Amino acid sequence: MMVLYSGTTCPFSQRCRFVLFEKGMDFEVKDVDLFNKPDDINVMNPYGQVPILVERDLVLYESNIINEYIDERFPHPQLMPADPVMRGRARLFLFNFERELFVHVTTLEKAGNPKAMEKARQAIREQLTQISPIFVKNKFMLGEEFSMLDVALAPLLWRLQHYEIELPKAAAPVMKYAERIFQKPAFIEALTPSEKVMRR
Ligand SMILES: N[C@@H](CCC(=O)N[C@@H](CS)C(=O)NCC(=O)O)C(=O)O
Repeated sequence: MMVLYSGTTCPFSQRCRFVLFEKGMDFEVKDVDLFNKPDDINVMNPYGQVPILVERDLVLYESNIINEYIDERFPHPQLMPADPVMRGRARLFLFNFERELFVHVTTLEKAGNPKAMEKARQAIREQLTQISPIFVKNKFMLGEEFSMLDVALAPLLWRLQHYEIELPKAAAPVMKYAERIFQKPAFIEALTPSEKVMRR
């Protein structure tokens, strides 16, 4: 059985929990106390971070790598596009999300310097407003089909209030899109009690 080592408030762990529930397979989630990290976390991941996925002798870390593995191991419903061209594009989007958005999410998660946090909020606000026109036409990031790109973005969209990020009116389509994701049964099942209270 797959075991996911997960942080109860960690947006990257939430991505993996979401995919595990979406696939509807057998797995176990082990909550890791990040303020009192067990030694085996550093053994399994040299960067000392969650999420970590263990399946027999396979140990994986990095949420997007874990999620692509789960998607290939349990193909239904398929979350990466089947077509190689679209899959290439999807991977590039995932890379850009990390560089342009989740680098700032990490700043906010670390909750350090207030100036750096304000800059991170501003950058997220701008990036989400920039992609907003996509959702005037598209139901999800890639069109009609829910995909890994939606999984990757969802934990940030869920945390906007929690991070004290208010989007401008121009970004209203993003929030409508977010609601579509939040209604998915797997999204709801994957929320931890600490995540449930992040959004009112
Ligand atoms: N790029 C990583 C980021 C994972 C990450 O930042 N995890 C944080 C919790 S949200 C963590 O484990 N922090 C503990 C530490 O760095 O000591 C991924 O996508 O999995």
